[in-house]
Amino acid sequence: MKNRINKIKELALKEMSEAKSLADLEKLRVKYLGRRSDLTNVLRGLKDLSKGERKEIGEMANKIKEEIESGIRNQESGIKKLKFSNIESREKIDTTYPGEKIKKGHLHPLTQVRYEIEEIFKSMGFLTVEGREVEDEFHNFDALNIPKDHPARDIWDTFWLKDGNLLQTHTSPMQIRFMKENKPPLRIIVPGRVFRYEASDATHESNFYQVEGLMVDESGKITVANFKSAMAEFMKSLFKREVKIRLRPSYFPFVEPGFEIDVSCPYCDGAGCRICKKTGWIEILGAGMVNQKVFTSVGFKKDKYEGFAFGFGLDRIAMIKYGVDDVRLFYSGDLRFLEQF
Ligand code: FA5
Repeated sequence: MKNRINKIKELALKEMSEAKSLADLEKLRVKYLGRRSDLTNVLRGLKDLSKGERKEIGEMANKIKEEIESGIRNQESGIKKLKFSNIESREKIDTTYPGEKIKKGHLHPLTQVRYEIEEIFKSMGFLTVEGREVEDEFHNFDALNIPKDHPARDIWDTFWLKDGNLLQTHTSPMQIRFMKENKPPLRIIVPGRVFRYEASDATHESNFYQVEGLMVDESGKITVANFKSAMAEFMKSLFKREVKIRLRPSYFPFVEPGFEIDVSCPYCDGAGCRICKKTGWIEILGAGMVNQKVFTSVGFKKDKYEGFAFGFGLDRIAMIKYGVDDVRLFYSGDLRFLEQF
């Protein structure tokens, strides 16, 4: 047994003196001190020896273990010292070499467009207010003249929540909340995230952004002409170029009359393509003169006030502004796309 232990020591010290790197030393540590090493086996077998032998062999094995441990430590510090000695003559630092470029983050393109839209409307006297993503049926539908059995309720495929609330399907509910708290004259925009249970394609997402607008004053002070000029001013400031706009009659229960605004498709210049579904136009906006039923639902006297409301797709505006041909790219999280803005 003593011979076996001496042999281990002899071999370990020899191999340690030949070690050239820290990795070599690590291998030796495992080989001579690891759980499966000869020395560990000797220590494990002590319990089978007689009392006298156990003491003698135990002391010897432990001493050799310590010697190997300190041998490895010494060898390690020797190798480290060698590695760093005269490093200045072997390595040069070029302090004029350009450092690694630090990547800067920036706002998401939809946020950039949102801020720009807020600025434009601010210059036109509109206040920006926030709505809420979780809404109740009353504000999302009933108060906007969309009663339970009304067919228009189907237009907004809804994500219902277990507690009976819903994810707002448009930003219009904030019209109600704001008018309940504030008397005309008023001019607001409401940017917000909206949700619809519908299939996505190049111009549709199930989660997208809208910006609501509302301008109300005493009857006779606001007309469709005011709305048209506000929209023309807005489009000119945002797109910084001519885009053709068309107004189509449309139906929304909370406006009367109602219309939709399309802009000429910037991808095919109105000729018809995949993006505009061969129509030459992209719909960006629903709008109209506020229905008197909405005013009465917030407690205003019928016919006392008049105003216009609109709601446009922020994503669609961003697509046109930046020439993006698929709305889903905004939500892809793909840095190759996002870094272009
Ligand atoms: C509405 O949501 C009405 N609340 C707008 C409104 C407000 C009308 C005030 C009258 C007065 P609509 O469902 O058409 O209307 O949506 C408005 C705009 O949101 C559309 O013109 C379009 O630009 C955008 N939009 C609609 N669905 C999607 C979708 N799935 N993905 C991306 N954008 C969409």
